[in-house]
Amino acid sequence: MHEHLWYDATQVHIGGEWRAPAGGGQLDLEDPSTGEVIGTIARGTPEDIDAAVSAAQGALDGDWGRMSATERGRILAEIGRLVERKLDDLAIIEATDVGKPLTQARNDAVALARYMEFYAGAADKVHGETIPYLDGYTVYTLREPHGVTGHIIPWNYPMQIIGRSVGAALAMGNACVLKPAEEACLTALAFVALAEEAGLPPGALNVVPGLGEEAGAALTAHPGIHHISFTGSVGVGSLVQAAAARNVVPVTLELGGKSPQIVFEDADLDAALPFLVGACIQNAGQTCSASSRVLIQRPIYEELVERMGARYDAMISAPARMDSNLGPLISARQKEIVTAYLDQGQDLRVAGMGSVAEGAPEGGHYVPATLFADVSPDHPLAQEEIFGPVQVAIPFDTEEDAIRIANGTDYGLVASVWTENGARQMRLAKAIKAGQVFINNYGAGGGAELPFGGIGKSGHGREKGFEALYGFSTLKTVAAKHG
Ligand code: TXE
Repeated sequence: MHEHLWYDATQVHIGGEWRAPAGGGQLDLEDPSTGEVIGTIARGTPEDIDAAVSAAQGALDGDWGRMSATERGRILAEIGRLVERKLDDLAIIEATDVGKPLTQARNDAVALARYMEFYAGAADKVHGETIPYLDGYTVYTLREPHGVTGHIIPWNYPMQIIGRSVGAALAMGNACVLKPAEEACLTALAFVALAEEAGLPPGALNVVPGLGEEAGAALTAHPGIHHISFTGSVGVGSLVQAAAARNVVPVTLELGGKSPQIVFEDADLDAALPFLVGACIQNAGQTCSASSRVLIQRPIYEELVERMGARYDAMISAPARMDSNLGPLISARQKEIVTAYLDQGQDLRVAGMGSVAEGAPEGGHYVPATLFADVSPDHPLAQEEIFGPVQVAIPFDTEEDAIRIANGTDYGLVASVWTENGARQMRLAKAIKAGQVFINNYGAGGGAELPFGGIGKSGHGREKGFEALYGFSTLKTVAAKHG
C-alpha cells in the first residue's frame, strides 16, 4: 500500500535518513477493518534506538540546539501548513491503519495541524523571571530544554498524541526519539517526512517503529534520554517509570481512565445526549478519555437510559472506509479483551446494543456497541478500563452519592457535570478527582490550549497547552553577585 506515499514504512527514520532497521526485521501491517496483512513495517531494535538517541544528541549539539525559539516556531508553523495540505492523505492513512472512520481520522489530522500552529506561536513566549533578592545580586531564571526526549505513543490517536507531545517538546528545543505503536505507526513516519520538508533539521525528530518490549524498552532504559513521555496502559506506564527511575529521568505518563459524566435532574438533556454517548463510542471506545460511565440522577434515570439506548440500537460497526459512526477495534487481541468484558455483563440489563454492518469483512475486529444499565459502581465493568464501545449507566440519588461514585475508581482523567445549578457546578468541579472537569459539555472540542493529564492510575504530568512547555523544559536559576 506504500508505493504512492512519501515515506517508507519498512524503514526507520534516523538523523534525517531512511534506513533499514538494524537486523533487517519486519512486522506485519494489518488492516483492522479486514484483518488482512497489507504490508510490513520496520521492526526497530535497540541498535536503532541507540543510533536515534545519538542523532538527537547530534542535533542538539548542532544547528537545532543553536536555533532561536522564534526560528523553531517558524518551522513548526510550516510543518502545520504542510500537514494541512496533506489532510486527506493523512486521514486515509490513519483510517486504514487504526480502523477509525474517515471523518474521525480527518479530525485527528486537523488537530495535528492545530497543535503545530499553537506550539509554533508559543515557542518564543515561554519566559523566565527575575527574582528580587539580597542587595548586590541579580537573580533570574532560564527555561531550557531537557535535551533528548523519548516519546512512546499508542495506536489509538497517533496524530493527536504526536501533536501534543512531540510538538511541545520541539517548541522548547528538545530533540525527540519517537517510538510509535507496532499496531499503528504510519502517520508518525509520514509526519517526520513532512517535518523535515518544512525545515526541521536532521536528528531533531527520529522515528523508530518496533515492538514495545524491544524498541520501546530500549528507549526507556537508554542513558542518553533526558525525559520520557509515555501514553499507553497502566502496566507498561509503571515499567516505563521504573526504567526512568534507574536513570533518574523525569516522566510524563498518560494512562487512560474510567471517566464519568454526571447528569443531574435539572440538566438540559437534549444538549447532553450526544455527548453522553459520543464521548464513549468515539474511535470505537478506544480513547483514554472515553466517558465509559454515565451517572444519572434517579428522577430522570429511566428516560435518559432509554434515549441513550435508542442511540446504541442505531449504531452500526463498519469498515473505516464506509465512514459509519463506529469502526472495528484495532486488533484481534483488543477484540478478545472487549468480548471478555461483554461476557462479564451477561447478567446485566442491556439498555441498547448496536450491530455489525452487513457485509463487514469476517476478519475485521468488530464488536457491537453496548450500553449496560443499573450497573453497581463496584462491578468490574464500572471499575476497569474496557477500551471498547461499552458504557455503563449508574443511578444515583444525591450530590454526595454522585461525587462518591465518580471518585470511586483508581483513575482520574476526565469528568463532566451536567446541571443548570451554578453553585452545584462549582462544588462538583472542586470535589471531583480528575485532571479535567467539563461543565455542560465533554472535552470542550479537545482544544490544543487545554492542559491534559490525570491523577491516580491515569498518570501524572500534563501535556497540551502552555503546561506542556513547562513539562518539556527545566528551570535554571542564575544568581549574579555584582556588589
Ligand atoms: O498498550 P501498551 P496496548 C490501555 C487500554 C488497552 C490496554 C492495552 O486499556 O486495552 O492499554 O493496550 C509500547 N517498554 N491503553 O497493549 O502495551 C507499545 O509498543 C516500553 C490506554 O496497546 O501500553 C506502544 O507503543 N514501551 C492508552 C505503547 O507502549 C512499551 C492507549 C502502548 O502500548 C513496552 C493505549 C515496554 N515494556 C492503550 N511495552 C491511552 N492512555 O490512551 C509496550 N510498549
